[in-house]
Formats: sequence, structure tokens, C-alpha cells
Amino acid sequence: MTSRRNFLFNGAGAGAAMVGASLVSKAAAAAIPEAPVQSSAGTAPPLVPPNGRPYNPVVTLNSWTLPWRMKDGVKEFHLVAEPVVREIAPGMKANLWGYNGQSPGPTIEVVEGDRVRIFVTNKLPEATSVHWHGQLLPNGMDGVAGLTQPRIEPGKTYVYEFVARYAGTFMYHPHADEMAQIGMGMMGSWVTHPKDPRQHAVDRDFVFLLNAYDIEPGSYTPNVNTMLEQNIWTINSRAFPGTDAMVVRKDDRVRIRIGNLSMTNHPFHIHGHRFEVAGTDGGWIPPAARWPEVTVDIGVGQMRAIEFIADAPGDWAFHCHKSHHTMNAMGHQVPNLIGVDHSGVARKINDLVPGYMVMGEKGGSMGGMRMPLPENTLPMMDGKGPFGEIEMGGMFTMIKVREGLARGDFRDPGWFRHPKGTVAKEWTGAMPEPVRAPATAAAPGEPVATVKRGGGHGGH
Ligand SMILES: [Cu+2]
Repeated sequence: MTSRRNFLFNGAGAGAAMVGASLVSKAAAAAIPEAPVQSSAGTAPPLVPPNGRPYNPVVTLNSWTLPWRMKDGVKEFHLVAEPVVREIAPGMKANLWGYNGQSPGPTIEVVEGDRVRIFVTNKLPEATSVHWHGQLLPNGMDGVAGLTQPRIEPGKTYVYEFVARYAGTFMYHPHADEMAQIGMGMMGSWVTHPKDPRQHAVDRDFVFLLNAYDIEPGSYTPNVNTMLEQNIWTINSRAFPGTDAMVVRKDDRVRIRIGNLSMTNHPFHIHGHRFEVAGTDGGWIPPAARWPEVTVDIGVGQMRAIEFIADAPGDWAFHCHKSHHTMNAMGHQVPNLIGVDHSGVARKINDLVPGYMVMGEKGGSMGGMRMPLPENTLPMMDGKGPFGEIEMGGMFTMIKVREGLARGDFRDPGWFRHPKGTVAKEWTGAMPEPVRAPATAAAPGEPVATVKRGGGHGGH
């Protein structure tokens, strides 16, 4: 896990614990703030604002919040665009591009009305820019290479400065060679908190981005020319079982802010609860205009903030509803063989290819298939639950609702212990004969189309 201390702008390098007054003033005097680096793909604890105005910080799933320094009343951040190695899930790493050591980059959290200055250093092999998706800002700060600014060439540092004018959830990403750079994982979340921390207050506030990669089994680098047929579907560049659960206390008011910077839509679905769509990247929806949902479609380039009361204890699935987005790498050209008995064929192929395995003749629970995998590949589903393999991967995580958690305790409580008699179980009693519908008027073998409606009996 990350040491929060490493993030303090104390002028010392990561790992140095001593905070000396002389070092602090030296750092404060530096022209550019340090760029903290994150080495972990875990979920960092919320960053309680060390200076500036107070707010209720968010938790970024499998990511972290970027520390800042105050300089003459301006919040200064330093993003470094660079190649990173991201662990997608235990057993699989990917060569991505990101910011400050990870993909996605750190979440930027500010308060409505804050003046923000962001230094962006380009350590990529090609030019980049940063667009602040959803912000209302001066045109020249909008980050569209060629249109509103020159490209940030490799080795150069640019500075952006604007006022975070209204509260909401936003994103940042390049507007330079986007297909490659977004396809390599360059993106981050941005949360602007309301001036009054009591406004839009919730007990637990999560944020993450949806993204996707095409990484050939056995390789490490995404194919960025793939437009739609990605094979690794991710929440903040993590695939289940690499995604952390969202841990909440029973009866907490919970907000989850989900941005989509992949190239297709993701209908996100909650189990055991219903939510309201409370905000978009265009701002907060007035309470009277919100409506209940259990699935919200998040289109490309959209953000949706959902809110609900976590009133049902348990381990609740939370996932994209596209079945192939809750699976990890698999071939796309697999025919549907449900109902086909090909045991004879398999035996014959086995003579030629020892170890050959036919997929899916019984519908195929793929989690249990243990074919030898190439190096650096995730099984299609790999999560272990209290009742066996969890038959989902990819864009899947859980909301773990528990009674009696301490405020701010986000530690994984383990698996839910169901009250006695509340788990679906095998029926071992008598099975009644199935009741079948009465035979139709059509005789066996007679085409149904020849049966005349009403049978020609007029004059009822
Ligand atoms: Cu999806």
C-alpha cells in the first residue's frame, strides 16, 4: 500500500519521513511543485485536504488522489505523462501510458471557486496535451493540440491555469494522438467539491473510469489500432479479481461517480439496491428531476454519478451488463456449441492434438476451465467467492454493505456471513410431475398453418 507520508510536499524524496522546516520552505520556493509518483495499483485512502478549503474527499477505486501545494492562493499540481507498468490483476501486467506512475492518472480534487495551476511534463516518446473534460474555462486552457495550444513535445512542461467554476465530476485526457494515447490508458478523474461541504453531502463517495485494452494473450502492450474489439474490460485499468470492492456501512448514503473513456457504452448494474442518477458531467440533477434505476447506461465520454442508501447488508455485485465485458481475454471466434455433442469429434482431435478441449457444449462455465495459459494472461474469470468460482471478470466489482463499520473504514471486511436460512439451496424434497399444456388442434406432423382459426364454424 501507499504511504500517505510520501505524498506530502515536504521537499524530501519518497520514503524520507522527516519533515524539516527548512525543507518545507525550500519546496515552497521551487518554481514547479514536485510530481508525486504512485507505485501501487491498490485503492489509496481518501486524501483529507491538508490545506485550502475543507471538503469530503472521494475514494478513487484502485487509484489515488494527487497532492498539491498552495502557492499564493493557487492550488498547484504536477502531472507527468509517462510510460507505466500497470498491474491489471494479479498475474497480468500491461505496458501502458499514464500519469505519475499509474494508469489511470491520479484524481484531481479541488473546491468550487479554487484557482488551479497544473504543470504537465511530457515524458512520452510523442507529443501530448491535456483536455479538462467538462470544465468551463478559457478557450486557450482547453487542451486541444493544434486548436487551442501547441502540442507539448517530449521533454517539455506546459502550465494550465483556470478557476474550477462549478462543483461536479469531470475527467482529463489528451487531445493529441487520442486513439493511441487514450488506448494506452491516459486519463484521470477530476472532482470539484461544492464550496459548502454540507451541499451534496454523502457518507461515502467513490469515483472511477471505465476503460478497455486489446492485449493479445501472452503479450504486454495494447494494440491501439483496435477500435471496438478490446479483450480486457477494466475499471480504472483493473479487471476483476483485480478490482477492489467498495466497502460501505449499512444505511450510508453512497455516491459512485463513473466516467467512461472507453470506445463503447457500459450499462452499469447494481444488485440489491436501487439508485438515482444524481449527476452528469454537466452538473448535478435537481432532486425533483431524478428517477429510480438499477442500471444506468454510461455512454462514451459521459460521466454518471449515482446515489443510494446502502440499506441491505451483503456482498452485492456491481458490474457492466454486457456479458462479454465481465469476462477477461478470450478469443472472439468461438462458435456457440450449446447442445452439440461433440465427444466423438473431441476424441478424434485428441489423437492429433493431445489435451484438446471442447468449449461450451453444456453452456460452459469458463471459470472452471483450467487450460494452460500463456504467460501474462488472465483466465476469463478467476475470482474465488465463498461458494466457488465467481463467474464474472473484467468490469466487475462488489459493494460490501456491513453493519457497524467505523466512519472512514474502507478495509475489506471479507465475505458476507448470511443469516441462517437466507441462502438459496438445493431442493431435496419431492418433485411434482410437470403439468403440460393441452395438445393443440393440429394433429402430429400436420403443419400448424393449416389449422383454421375458428374452424369455419360461423353463426355463434
Ligand atoms: Cu461494458
